[in-house]
Amino acid sequence: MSGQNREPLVIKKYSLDKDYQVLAQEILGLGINGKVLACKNRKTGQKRALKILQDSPKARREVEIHYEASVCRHIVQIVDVYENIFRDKKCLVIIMECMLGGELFSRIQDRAETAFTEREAADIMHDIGAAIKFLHDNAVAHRDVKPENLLYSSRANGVLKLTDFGFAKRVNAANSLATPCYTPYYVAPEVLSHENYDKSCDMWSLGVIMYILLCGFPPFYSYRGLAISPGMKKRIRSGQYAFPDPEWSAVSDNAKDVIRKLLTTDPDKRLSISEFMKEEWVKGGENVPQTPLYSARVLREEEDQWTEVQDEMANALATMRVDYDQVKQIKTLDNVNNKLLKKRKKRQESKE
Ligand code: I85
Repeated sequence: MSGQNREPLVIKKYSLDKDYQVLAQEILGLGINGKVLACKNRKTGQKRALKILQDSPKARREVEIHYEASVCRHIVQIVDVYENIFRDKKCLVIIMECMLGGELFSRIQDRAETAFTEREAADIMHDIGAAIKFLHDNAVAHRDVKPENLLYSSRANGVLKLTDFGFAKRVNAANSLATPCYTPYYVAPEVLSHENYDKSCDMWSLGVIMYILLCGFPPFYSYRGLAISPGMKKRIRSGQYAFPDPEWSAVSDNAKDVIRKLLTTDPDKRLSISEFMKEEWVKGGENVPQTPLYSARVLREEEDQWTEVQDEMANALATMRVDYDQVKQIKTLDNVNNKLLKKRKKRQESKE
């Protein structure tokens, strides 16, 4: 990744136990590929978060991309990486700054005394946008931007940061041309624009998070308590959602407009991160009214449904990652076929 300089990642091969005391009883979270625990630096006494991954090319990719992104203020910092043996298996252990403020929406839910306002929502969207902008500018798509991956650094005045690079992907066009499927001479514009599919996944996430911030419930949900139902998939695909009263009646038209542009079903037509950051609403300050929102109250009243909301978003993202990969495959196939067609035409022409 270009931009700010950072020392190249050196993976430590000695036991992490030498540098850190693992607080095994303090589980901070369960990721898909690993547990997140608290630990303490033996020298400085500083608390850190630790994530264990079984070594694999995929795990190496996560570590590498996350480390390079750690220079961004709105991305959780990697402090150290170890390669250690655990239960006879080679593992990678990521030591991160410990985000003591917890998850974004728990924080909003706890807001009781003073109302959570539209302007504060805009500030939060600006911070998440800054993390995505940094990644997209550096040809990385996160592909798993969801509420539980957005954490505050501390309880008071903490910085909001994005974590978990388990699904992150390099989307460099130069990279995709390295695949022997086609030569650069023939590459079609739609092949070069494939990188936008992975990036547009993050933009859809921004839309869903912005919607929840402003009202406390998600734009798409399944009715029967299934993580993702056929009906919900249909609504996502066809972009069926509403801005119901009373939660949305006082929300500005500018905010609704940004959401519409983010939740556009056609990924090619969806807002890009640069366009998003240029929106007046996202710039915040005087551009956004300080309207009190229903979000905190709705999040509190519907707390029981929150795990469902999280499952639904995780599932929708998983579906999207697979769907976009398939679209890309089909488009690439078209392109390969066209290339063969061209060759055949050429041969026929020379025969004539
Ligand atoms: N600190 N997705 C949900 C956590 N500091 N958390 C998750 N993937 C990760 C957990 C499951 C995110 O890569 C995750 C990852 C990394 C972290 C992480 C990183 C740094 C934390 C899976 C906390 C924390 C610490 C102290 C207190 C509190 C939370 O989670 C709380 F306020 F909640 F009490």
